[in-house]
Amino acid sequence: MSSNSMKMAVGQLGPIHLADSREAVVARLVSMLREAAAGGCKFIAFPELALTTFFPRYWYDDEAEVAGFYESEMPNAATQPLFDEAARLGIGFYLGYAELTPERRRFNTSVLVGPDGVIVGKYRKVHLPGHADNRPTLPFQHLEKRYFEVGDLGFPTFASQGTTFGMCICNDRRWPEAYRVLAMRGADVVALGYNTPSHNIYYEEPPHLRMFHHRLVMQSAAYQNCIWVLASAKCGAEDGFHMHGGSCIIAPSGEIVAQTSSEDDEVIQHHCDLDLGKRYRKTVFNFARHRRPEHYGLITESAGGEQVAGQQGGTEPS
Ligand code: CDT
Repeated sequence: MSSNSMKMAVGQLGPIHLADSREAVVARLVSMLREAAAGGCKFIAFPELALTTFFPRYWYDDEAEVAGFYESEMPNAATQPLFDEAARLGIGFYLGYAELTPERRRFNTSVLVGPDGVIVGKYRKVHLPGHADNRPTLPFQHLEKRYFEVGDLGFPTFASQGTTFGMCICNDRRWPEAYRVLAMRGADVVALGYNTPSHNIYYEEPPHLRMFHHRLVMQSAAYQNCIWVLASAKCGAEDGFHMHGGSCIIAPSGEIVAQTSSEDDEVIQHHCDLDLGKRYRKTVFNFARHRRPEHYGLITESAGGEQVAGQQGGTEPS
């Protein structure tokens, strides 16, 4: 183990039901924070929208009802005990929550908090899945496009505790561009939280593929970008709506080095060698030597999915 190492944790949350209070959830987070700190960890990643149930599954006509899911300040009275305990124990964390700005804009947000309990940086989810219209015939909905705006902060990185952190939120983990930008900004560690329904409401998908794709995207991203990935689920059945677990810590080799075994509150920990990524960055993924950005322009010029100039040859497959 190199001297440049840090023990890090993932604090997976079991279900949060509609009736659960913020205070009750924060007490669960504090308990996991203490477990991680007692194990010698200096950082713990918590899930996306970690303070409430995954409310985008519900259509609300009444905006006043939706308003109750957002935080207009962070920290606030309910979450202050988590920040205070982090400072007391000297452990940083990642926390996802629904943000309401002073301008009344709504984002799916995460913060990176240092071991002094002070916010180091903020990220607002860029890739919002689902739909914005009411589809009452579905078994449940996925209304992130209704309840949030696309994040306006890009993919920033933050120096903290002698390393560089980046953040993603849930669906971002399926998009290689997110990790690439973070890696190009020097990220050694990418923390991400997620809420992933076990059932795909848009097409028939074998359940095992949900977990397969979840791991596939993060393991390849960790390897291709020479980063540690800390992935934290909110999982189990929230008022009967099931979301998969599978929280894990992934090394820059692409290997899963720790994973949860339950769909409840559970802490996993690993001693992470923060120099491990350097081996890949100097060789196979030496960006400066091997990347060819002059051939990648299309990626930022277009979202894709439409006919683009430069397609060559061939006939339609029969
Ligand atoms: N929260 C979140 O982004 N969940 C998505 C589910 C997509 S299904 C509409 C995910 O990618 O896991």
